[in-house]
Amino acid sequence: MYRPEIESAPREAIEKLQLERLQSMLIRVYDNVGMYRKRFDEAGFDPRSVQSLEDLSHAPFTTKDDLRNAYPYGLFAVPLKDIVRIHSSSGTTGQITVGGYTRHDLEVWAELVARVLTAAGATADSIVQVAYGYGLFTGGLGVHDGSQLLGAMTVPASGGNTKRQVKMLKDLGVNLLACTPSYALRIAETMQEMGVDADEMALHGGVFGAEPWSEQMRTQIENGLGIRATDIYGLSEVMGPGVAGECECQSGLHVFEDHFLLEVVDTETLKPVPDNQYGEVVFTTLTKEGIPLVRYRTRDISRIILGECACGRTLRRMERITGRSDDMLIIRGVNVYPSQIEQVLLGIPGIAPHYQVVLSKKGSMDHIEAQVEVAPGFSFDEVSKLEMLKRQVGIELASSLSVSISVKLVEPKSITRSEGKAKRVVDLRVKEEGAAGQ
Ligand code: DLL
Repeated sequence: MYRPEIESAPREAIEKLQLERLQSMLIRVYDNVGMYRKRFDEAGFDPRSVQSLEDLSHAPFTTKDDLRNAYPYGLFAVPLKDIVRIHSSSGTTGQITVGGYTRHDLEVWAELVARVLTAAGATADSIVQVAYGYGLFTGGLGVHDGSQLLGAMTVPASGGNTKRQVKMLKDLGVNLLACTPSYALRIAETMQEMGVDADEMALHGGVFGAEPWSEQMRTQIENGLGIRATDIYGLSEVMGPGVAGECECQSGLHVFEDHFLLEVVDTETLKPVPDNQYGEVVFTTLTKEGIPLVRYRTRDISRIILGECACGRTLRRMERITGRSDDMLIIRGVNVYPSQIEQVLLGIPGIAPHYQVVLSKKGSMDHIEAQVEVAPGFSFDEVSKLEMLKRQVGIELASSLSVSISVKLVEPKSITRSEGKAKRVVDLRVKEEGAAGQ
């Protein structure tokens, strides 16, 4: 499902459509959602005065806390009888948030996922295995509906039971796999354990998202599964998977700007940053009926990529998500995202793509340790080689991140594998840890 009249439209046409949709959406939320009416009035923001996309910068932001405070239905803009499905965020701590979808919302969602799958190379003739968790998490059912709308044969595998995943991939002749990148690696590893070769499979692509992953991780997945791996992005508050997705050029994620207005703002000042500069991604939904959101602060860090994409799509691209501002570690004053650690680790021969960052207390000081798995076949008995590898990892981390982190090499397969979102940071400083998500 490729819609060139939108996806490759001239910028002016996209922005004209956005403005029309924005104007009517702002009036809709003002008229139907108490919180927005109050906020707009307090901020002196008249939704009927919006004459350009820039005017949106006068509107207040929406945060995760607003959704939590409105739990469960406070931000719904339509009567409950018009809601046909509910999903919830995979929120790890605190109050969960609920998203409601009208029938039209589900239709739009399926179309956008179908567009991502198409951009990744899938067609109506494809067989797509969906190994995202099914249930309240948006990954499973969201990708499922998109795949089905595309006309692909859809295998609703859900997460887990990895040997069976491999068997189905092989026996059913699956062409495209959809799951988290960490689970894709787990599947590749299980294939090896089962003696299944990538050449025996019809698999040629994978659509991976729901957690940050690096270019190095992409290479590992592509080599392990013998496929081309593309990125899919989304969040349950805004819709679910399919807010943005990569095309086969693998050079950034096209944002579906006909349905979402993208801003990137400075995390401190909340003022828009120039294109090409990193900041927090903010989305305004343009067509959502159930829970329209105005300037929703995602906490995700990225930047807009300038220039045209070779695929011909004119929808703007954002760079892969570096991480969430909530996940940012401050190590002796230096800001570090787990994905930056991953980028360094996965470039070092002898290191497997499995790691965890453990935060603990040593006296009153915070202590940070990267636990890193050595590649299979690396002999743990060769102490001098291990010492050299450990030193190399330490030096490369320090030179890339400008701060030193202690390193612990661990044996192959000792780091817990994920079947959904990987837990990269283990914080032993807090007693109660959040759940790992789907
Ligand atoms: O993870 C929706 C999704 C499902 C996206 C399947 C892609 C594939 P939530 O559970 O609400 O929804 O989590 C949303 O996950 O704010 C990001 O921090 C992170 N995230 C999602 N996709 C990506 C990605 C789903 N491609 C949160 N790269 C978002 C990096 C991602 N992080």
